[in-house]
Amino acid sequence: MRPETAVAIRLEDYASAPYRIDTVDLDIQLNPRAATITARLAISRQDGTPEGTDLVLDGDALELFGLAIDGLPLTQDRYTVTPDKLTLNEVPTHPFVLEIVTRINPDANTELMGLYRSSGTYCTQCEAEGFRCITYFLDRPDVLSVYTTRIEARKGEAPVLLGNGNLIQSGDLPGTDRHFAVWHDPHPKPSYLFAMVAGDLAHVADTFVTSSGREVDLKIYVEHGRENRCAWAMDSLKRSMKWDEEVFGCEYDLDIFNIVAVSDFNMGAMENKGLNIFNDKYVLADPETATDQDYANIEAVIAHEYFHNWTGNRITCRDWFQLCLKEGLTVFRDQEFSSNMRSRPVKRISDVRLLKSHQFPEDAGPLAHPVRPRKYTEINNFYTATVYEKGAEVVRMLKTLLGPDGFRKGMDLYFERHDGEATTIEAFLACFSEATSTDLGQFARWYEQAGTPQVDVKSQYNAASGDLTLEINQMISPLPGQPSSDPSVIPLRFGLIGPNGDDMPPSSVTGAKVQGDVLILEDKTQSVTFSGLPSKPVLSLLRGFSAPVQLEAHQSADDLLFLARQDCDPFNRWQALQTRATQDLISLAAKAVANQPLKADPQLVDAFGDVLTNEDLDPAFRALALQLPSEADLARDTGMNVDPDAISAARSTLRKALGSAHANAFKSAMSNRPTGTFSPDAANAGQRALANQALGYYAASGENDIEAVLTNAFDRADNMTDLIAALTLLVHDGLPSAEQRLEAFRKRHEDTSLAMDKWFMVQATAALADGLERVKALTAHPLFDFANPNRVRSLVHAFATGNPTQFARIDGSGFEFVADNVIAIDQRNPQVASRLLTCFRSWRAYEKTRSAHAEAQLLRISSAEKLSRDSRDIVERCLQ
Ligand code: 0A1
Ligand code: ZN
Repeated sequence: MRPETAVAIRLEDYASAPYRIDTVDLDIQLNPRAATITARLAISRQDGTPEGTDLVLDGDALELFGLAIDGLPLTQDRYTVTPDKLTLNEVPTHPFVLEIVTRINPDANTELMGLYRSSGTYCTQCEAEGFRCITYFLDRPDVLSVYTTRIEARKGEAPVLLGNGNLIQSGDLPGTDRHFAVWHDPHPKPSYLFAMVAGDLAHVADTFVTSSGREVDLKIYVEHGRENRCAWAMDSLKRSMKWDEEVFGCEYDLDIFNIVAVSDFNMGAMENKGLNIFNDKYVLADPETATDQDYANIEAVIAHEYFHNWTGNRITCRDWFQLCLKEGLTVFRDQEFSSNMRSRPVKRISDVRLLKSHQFPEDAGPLAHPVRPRKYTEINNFYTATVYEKGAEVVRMLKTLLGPDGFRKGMDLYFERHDGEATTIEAFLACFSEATSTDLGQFARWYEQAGTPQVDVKSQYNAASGDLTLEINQMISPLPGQPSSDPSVIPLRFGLIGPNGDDMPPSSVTGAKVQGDVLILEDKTQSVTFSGLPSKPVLSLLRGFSAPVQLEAHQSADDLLFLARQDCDPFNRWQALQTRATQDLISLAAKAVANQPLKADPQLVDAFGDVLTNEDLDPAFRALALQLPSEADLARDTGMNVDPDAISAARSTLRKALGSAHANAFKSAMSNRPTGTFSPDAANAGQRALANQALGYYAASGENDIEAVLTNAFDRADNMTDLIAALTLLVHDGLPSAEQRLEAFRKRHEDTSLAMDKWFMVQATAALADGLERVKALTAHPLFDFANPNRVRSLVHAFATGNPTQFARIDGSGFEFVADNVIAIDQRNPQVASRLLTCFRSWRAYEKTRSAHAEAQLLRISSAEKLSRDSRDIVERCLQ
C-alpha cells in the first residue's frame, strides 16, 4: 500500500525536473509471482541544473536488485534507496545510462496500479503514478521519453505480448518454453502513458485508412469466446477516427492501434499510447447482455480514449494540476462526437443531468475544488466530475464565446504550437486569446474558483415603454478554503417568447455585452434592458445550458408550464418541466415531514400527459422529459435538513398520480417498441426508452394487472434493455414474482459477468424495507467478489448512491454497512475504497439524526488502523 503520510503538493511549488530521460529501454521478464524489470534510462542534466545535483527517482513499494551507470555497478556510497525513493549522488556530469533492476509480484497486486494480473492476463495501469510501481523513475508527466519495451513470458501462459507503438521484433527463446516481443514507440511520452499486456487473448481485427492514405491496423483483444461482442466497439473506433479528422483535423500517427479489454480495472479506460486498456464494460456488447445505455457508453468511452491521442498524448500535462487540460477538453470532444452520432438535444440533456447529479453536489460540499486544483495530497482523488465534466463545460463556454470558427482557430494553434509538449491551462488559453484577439483574463477564473455560481434573475416588464429589465446577480457560496469569490464570465443564451410561442427579438439590449442570442455577464450585479417588446414575453434563460451555473429566474408555475410546451429550445423545454416538478416535489416532501396529506398538482400531471402524447417530439426526448428528478437530485435542491424518506414519499405520490391519470396512454406507449432485428442506434434506443418509461409509470398506476404486465414484459424481452427494465420494476416494487424472475435472469446470465453486475445492481437499488439486509446477504453470494471493482461498484457503490432511503436509514445501519466496506476494501484497493467513501460527501445536508450517524461513521473510518492515503484524504476533507 502507498505510504500513509500525506504531504500536500502545491501548484505554486512546481519546478521542472533537473534531469531529462531521453530514452527508456525496458526488459520485462514475466512470471506470475515475480516479474523482473530491467530499465536502461538515458539520462542527462537539464540546462540550468548545477553539476552534482542529486537525481531523485520515485518508487512505490519497490525492491532494488541491481544498479549500474554506463555498465558499472554502483557502490553503496553512491546511492540511497527505500521502497519509494532512489537517490543517486555523485551523478555523472555527462549524459549516462542508468540501469535499474527491480522485481515485483503481479499476483499480489490488488491495488490494480502498476503491473498486475486480471483473469490471468498481465496488464499495467500507470496513470497517474503507477509507473513507479514498476521501476524507479522520474514519474511525472513533464518527463518525456522514447520507449522500447522487450517483454518475455512463457508462451503457453502468454502467447500475446503487446506494448506501445510498433512491434519491431519477436521470437521464441530456443531451448525454453518462453518467447519475447520488442515494441518501439517513436513518440516521446510521459511514463503514465506506458503500457504492456501479456496473456492468452483472442482478437478481432480491422483497418482504417487515414486522411493522408496510411493504413492503420486496428485490433481489439479480449478473453477467448468474447470476440463476437466487439463489433460495436470496433465500429465506434472507426467512426471516432474519421470524426477527429473531419472535425478537428487530427489524424492517427502510428501503424497500429490496439485495445485490450480486461475485467479488473479501477476506472473506465486508459489512453496508453497505441495500446488503450479498457474496463471490459466499455468494450463488450451484444443485444443479449448490453443495454442501449451500455452501447452509448461504449461509443463515448472508445471515442474519449481515442481522442486523447491528440489531447493528452501528443500534447500532455506539465503537472497533475493541469489534469483538466487533457480531461475537460477530451470530454468536450467525446460529447460533441456523441452529439453528432445521435440526437444533439438528447445528448445535451443527458450530459447536464450527469453534471447536476454528480458535479453540482461535489462543488457544493467539502470535496469542492477548482477545475484546476491548487493543492492535492493524493492525485488519484482528483479524477473527479469537476475536472472532467465541469472542465468540459468550460471548454464548451469557450466555444460559445469565441464562436465555432474562433474556437477552431484556437484549437489549430494549440495543436501547432504545443505538439510534443507537456503544457498548462495558461498556454491553452493563450492560443484562443491570440487566435481570436480576445482577452480571456476573467474567463480563466473558471479554472481557478471552486463552486457553482448561482445566478439570480428578477425581471420587470414595462408595458408603456415596451422594456423588459432584468436585475441579475451572480455569487458563489463560501466553501472550505474559499471564503469569497470574484464574478465569472457567464454566457447566458436567452430567448424572449411571445404569446404565440415564437421568439420576439428585442430592438436593442443595454447593460451587457450581447453576441447573437447570448448575453455575456461579467459583473457581480448587472441590470440588462431589452427594448421594443410589444407585449410581455416569457423569459427563456440559459438555453442549451450555456454555462454551468444554478439559475434562479423566479418564474411562475404558469410560465414554467408555458416554456415546457412552447420553448423552441429543447433543453429549456426539458428544464422547465423539471424545475416545475422539482418545486412541486419539494413542497410535497415538506408536507410529508409535517405528516400532511400528499396530493400532486393536477396542472403538472396534465403537462406530463402532454409530453407523453406529443408525437411531434422525438421519443428519446419524451422519455427524458417524463423522467422525474431523482431522489438525490431532490435532496440536492432541498439544500439542508434533508429527509430521504419524505423525498421518496413525495416522488412516489407524483409517480402514482401520473401513472393513474394517464394509465391508458402509458399502456399504449409501452407496447410501441421497435420491430425487426435489434439495432442499438439512437432512434431504436429512443423508442425503447419511451416504452420502458411508460412501463414504469404503468407499474405505478395502481391498475390490477400490473404484475401480469411486468412478468409478460420480462418473459417476452429479446434484448437486455427491455429485460432489465422489466426486472427492475418487478424487484423495486417488491412483487411476488420478482424472486422467480431474478432466478431466471441468474440462470440465463451467470456466465456473463457484465450481465450479472446488473443483477446485483437491480437488487442494490431496491428501496424495500429490508433493502439493506438483502444487500448484506448479497455480499456473501458466491458470485460477489471484493477483488473485482465492477462488482463492488454494482453492489456496494450502487447501494450507497442509488438507494438513498436505505443508505440513510434513520437508525444509521446503512451508513455503518458502507463504512464497514470502505474500511475492508481499503486494505485491498485504496482507489475503489476512496471513491466509495465519497458517497458520504453530502452528509451535513441530512436532518440532524442522520447527519449525526454519518459523522460517527466518518469518524470511525478516520480512526481505522492503516487507512490508505487515498481514503485518509477523502475522510479528512469530508470532516473538515
Ligand atoms: N485517463 C483516463 C482515466 C484514468 C485515470 C486513472 C486511472 O487509473 C488510476 C485509469 C484511468 C481517462 O480519462 O479515460
Ligand atoms: Zn480521459
